[in-house]
Amino acid sequence: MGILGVPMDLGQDRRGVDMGPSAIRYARLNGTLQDLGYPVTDFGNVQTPVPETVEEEMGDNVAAICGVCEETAEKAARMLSDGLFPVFLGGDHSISIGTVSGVARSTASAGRTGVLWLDAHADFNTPDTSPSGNIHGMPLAILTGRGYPELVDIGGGTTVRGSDIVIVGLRSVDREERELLTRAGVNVYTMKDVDAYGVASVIRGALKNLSHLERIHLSFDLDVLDPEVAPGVGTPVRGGLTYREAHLIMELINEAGVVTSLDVVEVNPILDSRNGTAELAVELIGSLMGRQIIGLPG
Ligand SMILES: [Mn+2]
Repeated sequence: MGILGVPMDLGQDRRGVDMGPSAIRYARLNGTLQDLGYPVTDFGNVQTPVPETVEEEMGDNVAAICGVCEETAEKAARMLSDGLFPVFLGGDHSISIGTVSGVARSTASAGRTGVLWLDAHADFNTPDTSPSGNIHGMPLAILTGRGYPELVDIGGGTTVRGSDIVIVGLRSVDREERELLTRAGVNVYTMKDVDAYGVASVIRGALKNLSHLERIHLSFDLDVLDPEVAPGVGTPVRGGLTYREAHLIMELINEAGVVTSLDVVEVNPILDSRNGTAELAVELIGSLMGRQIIGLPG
């Protein structure tokens, strides 16, 4: 596996997610993966400007995010073509403009890449629809070709089809964003679906929606969990996944054996309690990578 940190907090207003990669590493990510039998190469962090210097160095946040995501996309494509399973550590969710563009480009000749987006939010706003203007609320729209052209063009302009995307855990969506989502044909499972049909049935449905694809990128925003179990996130929304529902999602995805790359984003140590959210993230990555309650992995 290859680990790459992207300590970017330029996609939103709350400081702290730039410390996410450190917090997740400190929670023994590498050791946990090695204990499961995986060789691990840590490629360190993509160099990321801090908000205090962005204006003088790059002009604005869009230009700064563009630079970071372009480099992330290049590294992501290289990790996949070197045969590694890439694990990207955010950072806010705008890093996924780079990670997904990179892995999708890398496989351009070998079929399409689908995206499984675990998130309380749809992240499908455009500059025209976004109430806040924050770019971490736009990455999925950008990945489908909507929004700032310089961000859409990252990774050689590789885009993902709306119908190749599934969002699970949604419970906060803006009005115009909802219309865009529907028009784009994105598959959505809200928390209402999780409550009504159970998380196992939802995940089976989500994986079925993506079963025609060559590769699946899992983009895991910690705010999909309920804030009571994952308080260290920038934009918490009540009514999220429980501890066991989140583990079951990871366990079922592991059984399916279809995910080929992973983001872990929006961990905010400043808002966290004793690094508990980063520790939970590492536990869940362990389940995704095959840790079992009984029996050995593989
Ligand atoms: Mn998100």
